[in-house]
Amino acid sequence: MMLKIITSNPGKVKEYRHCLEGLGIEVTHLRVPYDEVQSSELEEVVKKGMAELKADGISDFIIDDSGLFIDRLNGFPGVWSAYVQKTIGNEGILKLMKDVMERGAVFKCCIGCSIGDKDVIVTGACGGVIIEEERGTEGFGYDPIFSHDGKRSFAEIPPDEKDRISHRGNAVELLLKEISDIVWPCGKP
Ligand code: ITT
Repeated sequence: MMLKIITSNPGKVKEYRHCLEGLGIEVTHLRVPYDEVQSSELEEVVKKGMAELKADGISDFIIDDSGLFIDRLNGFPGVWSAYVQKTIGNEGILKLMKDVMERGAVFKCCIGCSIGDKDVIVTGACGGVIIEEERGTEGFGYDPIFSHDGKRSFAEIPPDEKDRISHRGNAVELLLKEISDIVWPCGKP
């Protein structure tokens, strides 16, 4: 079984490879741009993206729209996470959170998967806090400033652990439940 991961983000590709290849699902990376509509919902962005890619004749693919939703900032950067990461970055977020006591945040990952004639949309989440400074070298994006346990940032935990607990890891688990009959017609190995 082969799935195309359609994204411009190499960090996502690495994580999908890590999660799926051990299960016998081959992952290939495609950089096909699709329109990421302006919406306040990750699911809406994914739904429209999937429709566009399918209309272009692409099959057996995954797209992923993710975001960091910070409680004290009313969910910002949320669906604007990619733009905010490219502009003000982690440093800018830490400035916005300077001297803020309430530091709760949720990472969300919405996966859209079109496989055979089945379309699946699932969302995984992982709660945690925004730490005071950037820490760690693993991962990508907001990982150095987000901690699920209040101790280590996502950039300080090994990839295996991130896969087990993260928004993307949770979404992949939900996805595999939905598509297991297609991926493993004779039962999961
Ligand atoms: P696509 O081409 O797949 O859309 P993107 O980087 O634009 O790639 P998103 O629109 O999903 O991705 O934007 C989410 C932002 O959040 C982006 O800056 C990512 O680097 C960041 N992000 C997503 N998942 C993350 C994770 O697991 N850890 C840290 N940052 C993450």
